[in-house]
Amino acid sequence: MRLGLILGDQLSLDLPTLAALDPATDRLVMAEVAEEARYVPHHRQKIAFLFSAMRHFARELAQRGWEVAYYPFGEHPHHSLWEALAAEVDARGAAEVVVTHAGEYRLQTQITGLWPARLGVPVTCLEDSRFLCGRGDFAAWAQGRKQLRMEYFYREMRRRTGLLMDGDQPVGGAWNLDASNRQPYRGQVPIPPLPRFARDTIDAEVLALVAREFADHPGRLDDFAWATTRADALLALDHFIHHRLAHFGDYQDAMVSGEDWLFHSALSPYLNCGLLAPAEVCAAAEAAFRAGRAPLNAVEGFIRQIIGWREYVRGIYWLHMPAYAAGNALGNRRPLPGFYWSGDTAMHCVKEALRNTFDHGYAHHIQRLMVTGNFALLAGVIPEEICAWYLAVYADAYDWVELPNTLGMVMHADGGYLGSKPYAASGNYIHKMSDHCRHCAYNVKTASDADSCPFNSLYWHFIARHRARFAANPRMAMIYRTLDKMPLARREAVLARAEALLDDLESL
Ligand code: FAD
Ligand code: DLZ
Repeated sequence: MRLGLILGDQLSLDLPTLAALDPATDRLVMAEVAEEARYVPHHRQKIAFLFSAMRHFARELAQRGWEVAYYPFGEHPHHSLWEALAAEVDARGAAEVVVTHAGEYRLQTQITGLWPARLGVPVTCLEDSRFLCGRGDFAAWAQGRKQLRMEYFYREMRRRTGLLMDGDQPVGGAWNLDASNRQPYRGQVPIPPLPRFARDTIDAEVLALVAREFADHPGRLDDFAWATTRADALLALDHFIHHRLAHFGDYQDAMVSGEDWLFHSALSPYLNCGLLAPAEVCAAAEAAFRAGRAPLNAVEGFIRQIIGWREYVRGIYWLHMPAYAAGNALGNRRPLPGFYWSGDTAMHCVKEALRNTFDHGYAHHIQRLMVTGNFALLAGVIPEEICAWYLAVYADAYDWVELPNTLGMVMHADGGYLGSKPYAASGNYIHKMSDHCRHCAYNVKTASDADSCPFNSLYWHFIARHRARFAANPRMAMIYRTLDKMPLARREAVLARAEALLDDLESL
């Protein structure tokens, strides 16, 4: 008999492992283990979400005739996945272990490099077919290109999937409607609340377990709102399509104090653990457009995130790991400030993004990119430290998607491979796109005073200190002209304020 291991982010009935095995003769293993739960201090909602989703998935597999050996956290002696597997191999006399390719390089190298010897049986590793662009297809697309650009990859994916296409042309004539997706939110339309799901005994037991065993991990548990079954994840998708998608495009970049989800889908945890498939999510969005229930700018913007960005960052991850993780092209040396973990800062935009993060294991893209990410970029935080933070605190975080987003898109630590220009921005961007500055102790209109918004001086310091790298970038030429036109005394005052802040980031 063969043993199939199902990982915590492989909760899909169309998983290659399940297709390769036979429920009549083979057996499945699922295990909640400390090594996976503690290799970074995962947010407690992330652990609760995954453990509960894993338990529900195991139950569904059993209902479908599979025999599943399930190892609940704290009820077995095994620290790591391979130890739980080894116990099953011995107990069952298994001849082979079958597993679908892991999402993280860390685990995948163990599976192929260490497990066959440790387990004493062959380990067959199957390609993960749950993405729209296989690793090989991405490598073929990237072959021979000096720099990759998401836009060209995205167009290729539109053609390949047929999503929002009229023949070989994009619906509406343009591939990308991002320019119309940048409105601030000023109450134009009401924001619908997220759906709530009925809780069962599995959820209750897991929440109690996580509260007990992971008290030292970050994040609140009291407002746990994630779906933990495929049926409820489908309800979450349906709710998004009917109640939020129509305005997703318009307010995609907006931020509002106290509004934690705006018109975002909050579907990434389900997509990334396999409860939802990218193709079905995109098909539902396209159907809403074709039925006249959502405009093209919303649907194109949403589909682009999934068949474009999501597949693109995964392709880059597997093409360049493990070297990619070591990137620090800007030579950053500052440790991550403590307020990323405590949430305690007077910068209102950062405080809000952190509150959202700790309340839900979630923050939307612009909070991650332009607030917590932008601050780390401007402050020159060590990429490894900020990457570990993002990997820990979000319910949707896995190395394959978190690392390129953080190290590449935010920190420019890959030297501009993923994006041609850093997303560095002053407080003015945050002011334009949010209501945060009105509630802040710092003044967004000034840069060199004792109460000036830290983003302002840190922005100019970033631009000035990386002149050698960016001045020749045509997309940044205008910024350098503005810096050079700044009266000398003002420039010196701004840079001096930034130096003072950099010397004492903990006080912000
Ligand atoms: P929506 O705004 O509703 O977008 C729809 C879907 O598009 C998302 O569910 C997601 O699957 C996909 N998507 C959107 N943007 C991206 C992107 N840049 N990369 C990959 N997929 C994308 N996303 C993760 O899934 N896991 C991560 O660990 C993660 N880390 C990030 C770290 C940083 C520093 C940044 C800037 C972004 C990160 N993202 C990550 C991307 C993005 O922020 C989240 O996918 C999104 O906020 C999830 O919320 P949502 O489901 O409401 O997304
Ligand atoms: C994230 C996570 C956590 C917190 N716990 C488990 C676990 O106990 N068992 C498991 O199989 N998977 C878990 N995961 C997801 C894995 O870390 C994920 O499968 C790998 O990182 C590979 O993508």
